[in-house]
Order: sequence, then C-alpha cells, then structure tokens
Amino acid sequence: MTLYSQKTYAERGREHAHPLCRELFATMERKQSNLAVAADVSTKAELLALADAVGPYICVLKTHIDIVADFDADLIARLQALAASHGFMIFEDRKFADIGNTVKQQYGGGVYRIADWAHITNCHIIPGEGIIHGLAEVGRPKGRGLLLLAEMSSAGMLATGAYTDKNVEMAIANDFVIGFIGSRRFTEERDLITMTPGVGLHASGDALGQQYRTPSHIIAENGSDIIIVGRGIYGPGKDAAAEALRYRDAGWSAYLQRLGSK
Ligand code: BMP
Repeated sequence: MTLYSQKTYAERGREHAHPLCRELFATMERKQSNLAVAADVSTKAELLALADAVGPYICVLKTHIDIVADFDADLIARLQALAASHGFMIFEDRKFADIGNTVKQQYGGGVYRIADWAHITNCHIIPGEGIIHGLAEVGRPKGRGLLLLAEMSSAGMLATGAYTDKNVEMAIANDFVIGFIGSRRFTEERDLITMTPGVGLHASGDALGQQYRTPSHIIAENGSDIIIVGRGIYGPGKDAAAEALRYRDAGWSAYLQRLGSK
C-alpha cells in the first residue's frame, strides 16, 4: 500500500470520497500550491486587498471573520467572488467548542452565517463527538468539511497524547471530518488532510507563545499537507504577493522533496 504522503495531490484528489477534497487537491495541483494564508487583518478593505494579492498563490484563505471590525454581507460576497476568480477555498478558523445544539446555531446562524460561505471550518473535540454531529447537520447538506484541532502550534498546548489520538479516532469515524490542524500526518486509515499553522521561514516565534517551523520540516519530514502562514506574509514593510510566492515555492519544493524520497 502506498502511503498517502507518497501519493501526489492529483492522485489523492482523484481517489477521494469527499467532493470538497477532490476539488481542493485538484486546485493544489493546478496552482502548484500547498499554501494557506492566515488573513488576520482587522478591516474589510485590508482583508479584500490581501485576498486579492495572495489569491494567485494559495489553495486556501483562512479567516478569523470576527476580528474584522467593519464586517458586513458585502464582504462575504466579495470574498466569494475572489475565491471563485483566483480559485481558492475559504476556511473560517472558528474553533467551535460547545455542545452540538449550540454549535449548530453558531455555525449556521447569527451575524456571520459561517456555513453559508466557509468551505471549511474547525472545532475542538472537548465536548465529545456531539460537536461533530451538530456541525455536520448544518454543513453536510451544503457540501462543507470540518477539521479537528488534533494539536496546536503554541508553547505549552495541551492537545497531546491520548487527546490527539481521540481526535484521530473521531475523524476516521465521521465522514464530515476532512482532516486536522496539527503538525504531521496522523493516520493512513483514511485520507485525512493535515493543515499546519505556526510556519515561518525566518522567525522562531512571537511574544505570546507562537512557535514556527519551516515548510520543509512540516511538509517533507512530517508529512503534513498544507502550510498555514500569516505574519510571515504580510505586515509592515512586506509585499504580501511576493512573500506568498516565496512561501508557495518553499511549500511546493518541500512536497516535491517528499515525493522524491520514496
Ligand atoms: P501567524 O503565522 O501569523 O502566527 O498566524 C497563525 C494563524 O494560525 C493564526 O490565525 C492562528 O489563529 C492560527 N493557529 C495557530 O497559530 N496555531 C494553532 O494551533 C491553530 C491555529 O488556528
């Protein structure tokens, strides 16, 4: 049996049971990109400008929609238009963590109506498997996918050992789950995608516990699938498009390195 980490993204896309993953892998192959940008900016104008600048180089745009001070429905319409024209998916990093009945309302309703526009969202499994079932009731009919936070990137994080294993068990058992946030490939039982935050080519961390590893470490050595990069790409004095291209190339060459080391 060929390990998933030794297959091409194109092959995995052709073989995948979930339509969203088929589309995501096909996009990754077409754009030669395993880069997701964490667009942590606080105004509508900045978010749209960033999405447009990095759009050609990314497979996923990760949002924290609740940090946008002037959020409105027009922002979503314009983000969706950019996602369609550049060809990327939107991942709302909501980190749901409540009982199934509550997350259903948080995911489908409220101000943000996340399920209407985010192809992907994520949750903690702290409340037990009901959180996955609640989110699936809303997201499955819309063709959405869920990531479980099997690990985190920050210093002293508590998602380790048996807790991480439980994430893997629940992911395998629930077809609405398409993968994990974490640092590595977790299982060969099903083709679950790992997306890894805490990636930087230079910085080693920040003052609040973030820890960075390189694309090569994450993709080539650990067998993760997608790097998530935020402040490495934008910020004072940075040309976001140029940095996204640099990270795109670093992520893709780490992937080619992994395939070459069969
Ligand atoms: P940056 O590259 O600027 O450190 O941003 C990392 C992004 O990934 C942030 O949006 C953060 O919320 C998210 N993230 C993380 O850093 N570590 C995790 O374990 C999970 C995350 O979602």
